[in-house]
Order: sequence, then structure tokens, then C-alpha cells
Amino acid sequence: MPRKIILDCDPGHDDAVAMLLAHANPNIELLAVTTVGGNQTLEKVTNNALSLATVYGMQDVPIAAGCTRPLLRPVETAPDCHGDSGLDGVELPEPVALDPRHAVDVIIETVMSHAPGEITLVPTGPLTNIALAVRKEPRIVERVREVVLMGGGYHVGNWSAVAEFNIKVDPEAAHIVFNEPWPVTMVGLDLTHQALATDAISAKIADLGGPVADFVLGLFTFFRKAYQDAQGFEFPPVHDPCTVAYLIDPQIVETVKVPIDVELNGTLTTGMTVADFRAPAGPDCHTQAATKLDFDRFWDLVIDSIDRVQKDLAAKEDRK
Ligand SMILES: [Ca+2]
Repeated sequence: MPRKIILDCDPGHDDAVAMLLAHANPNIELLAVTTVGGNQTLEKVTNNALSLATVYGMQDVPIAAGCTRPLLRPVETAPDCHGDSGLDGVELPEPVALDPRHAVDVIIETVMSHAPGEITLVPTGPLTNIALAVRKEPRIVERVREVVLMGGGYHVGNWSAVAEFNIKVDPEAAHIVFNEPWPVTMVGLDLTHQALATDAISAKIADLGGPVADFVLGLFTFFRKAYQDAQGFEFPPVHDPCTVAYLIDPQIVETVKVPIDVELNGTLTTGMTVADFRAPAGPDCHTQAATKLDFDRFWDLVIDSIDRVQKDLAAKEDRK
């Protein structure tokens, strides 16, 4: 049985790859894509998600826009990493149609209309939509199977010395999500900094040839330069698809149970995900942190998804 997921995202170069993997892999059933202001404004990331659906031939998945800004704090975007559009480096085609509902309602309606334990939430942007959904319909907490999110980290930050972007821009929302008693897997920077788009990976994608391979290479070229200039990386870490890869094959991502909370009142540490490794986690611990990535198997999944989407697009073209 494929895992039924909702992808809550802010595309974003790495969100684009997460969406590709979720759409293309047969072990995932993508029920909805919801967008949240993050890497760029809500308007831009929503337009990006709708255009990505065109690139991937994803016509039948509802895409709905959510919150324009964090719960309490001002809007903060990441143009140094993702450019003015949020997806700089590629040409975006005509978008598909937007679902008129609010993302928060799509999340609630989807979870409540499925059996308990059926839906997994996969947030790869700030957690504003998920936090609001919990407050609007608290019953989703016991109904959701688990939350597998990209955000945070237990050793490093990228938006401050100790805080990661998705958590740092809306720490109050993250606090809500980490403190509800549902299972939460934190796929943080410790894990995603292992998912580097190296030259060898780009060469494998180039070997595939085709429009989606070219599109992904366009994303990686911009993302690499941005990460070199802004953060001193040689190759860009492709964070967000690590969440989806974990759901496709849990052996690709090692995890450890550990209590995790979110700092709200630090003078230097606001938005830090504080993981308490002092003792073995107790039986009521509902959070875990991702620690180690199987690099080869991760990238095999991404490359396979590019191949699958291109074959599907070509088959559709033949039928016309
Ligand atoms: Ca993201």
C-alpha cells in the first residue's frame, strides 16, 4: 500500500525535488500539495508549485495556498538561496489551476475524510499551516499517522548559528507541531547536509537526458552557486526530498528517538530545535531525529523519479 501524504511546502529548489519524488514514486500517493510563505512570498511559492505541476505532468493533485506569514513574526524569505522567484535558474511553464480552498482547510478535510492512521504530513517549509490546522481542528493530531518534516537540526543551524530556516522564521508554529503528541520525525540539517548534489550525481542526471533531467540540472546549477556564495558549500544540500525518501524506504534514513523542543525565548538561540540526548528516550517520547543518510540509495530514488516522470510524459505525448 503506498503511503498517503500531504506535502506542505515553499518551493524552493529542494521542495521542487521533494514534489517530484512524491509524485513519481509508486510507494507514495500524493493527496495534496499545500503552500506556505517561506523561501519566498506565498504568491511566488504557490505559483512555483503550480508551474512544477506542469513540468511534472501532475494534473490531478489539488494544490492550495496557505498562510502568507508566520503566526507572530514578520515575513522573512531566503532570496540568497532561492533567488527572486524562489526557483531561479529555470524557466517556469504555465501553471496548473489553483485549488480555491485554503491550505489549512485542505489539510483538515483530507485528514478527517481518511481513516485514522492513514495520512502522513510532510512539511518542508515553515510550520505555519500545520500549526493552524492543529488549532482549528485538534482531532487531526490523533488521526495523522505521523509528521515527517524538514527543519531544525541538533548540531548546526543555517539561519543562525543554531537555528534552521524553517524553524527560525516561525518558531511558535514549530513549537506547536513538536509539542503535540503525534509522532514527529525531524529530518534536520544534520541529515540533509549529507544529501549533496555532487558532480557525480549531476552527471548521472545528465546521462538520462530529457526535459525533466534538464530542469533538475537547472535547479542544481543555481542552487550550487547560491550555496557556494551564501554558505560556503562546494555542493548544495538538497534538503527536502530526504523526508519523502524516508517514507519510501525507511532504511535510507537512520533515526534516533530523542525528546526535541523548540527555543522561543533565546537571546542567541531562538528557533533552535533542542534535542536532549542525555539519556535513552522514555516510552512516551514521540519525537525522533534523522541522523544518517544512505547517499547512494537516496540519489537512486531521485534519479529513478526523473526517469519515471519523463517516460510518463513521453507516453502521454504519444497518445495525443
Ligand atoms: Ca522548503
